Amino acid sequence: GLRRIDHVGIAVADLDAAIDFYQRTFGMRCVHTETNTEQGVREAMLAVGPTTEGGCVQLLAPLTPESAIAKFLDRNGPGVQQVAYTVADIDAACAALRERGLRLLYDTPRRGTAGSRINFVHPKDAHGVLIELVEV
Ligand code: V0V
Repeated sequence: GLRRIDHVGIAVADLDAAIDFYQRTFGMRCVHTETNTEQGVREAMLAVGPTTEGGCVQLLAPLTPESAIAKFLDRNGPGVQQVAYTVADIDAACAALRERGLRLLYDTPRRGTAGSRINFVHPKDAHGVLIELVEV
């Protein structure tokens, strides 16, 4: 089952400007930055509260014009691209969702932020929201 909201992912064109905005405006703290070439992103995690227990905002900037984030920005402009939930066992969680007829984007989990294992539910199977599962 799901444990908590891990992060809300927001597509942005300029990562540094977006980090600066969240830090100055809301006092969020940038706890991690990373480049994930497989996912085609440069990303930053900002803790909403004093610790990451309160969930994070994940800022996502495209690495290449063909990446998922570049395509999202072209289509929608900047904005919420995904909601990610923490799970204890991603293999079990994906199996349970497939059992319920949902399409998972990957046959087996891929590498997410900080070595986590991730998979996604297709947005067309989840009321228009790209749902990420994260096993930490
Ligand atoms: C596309 N659609 C979305 C959407 N992206 N709806 C809601 N939220 C989104 N983010 C809609 C789109 O408007 C179409 O609707 C429909 O889905 C199918 O679009 P498509 O053209 O077939 O598919 P694409 O090429 O737009 O790709 C969509 C998917 C792609 C979700 C398949 O973005 C993907 O593979 N995402 C997973 C990987 C990812 O997002 N990586 C970046 C974050 P209509 O027009 O048919 O109605 S990396 C990350 O989160 C990390 C590292 C981490 O957290 O650890």
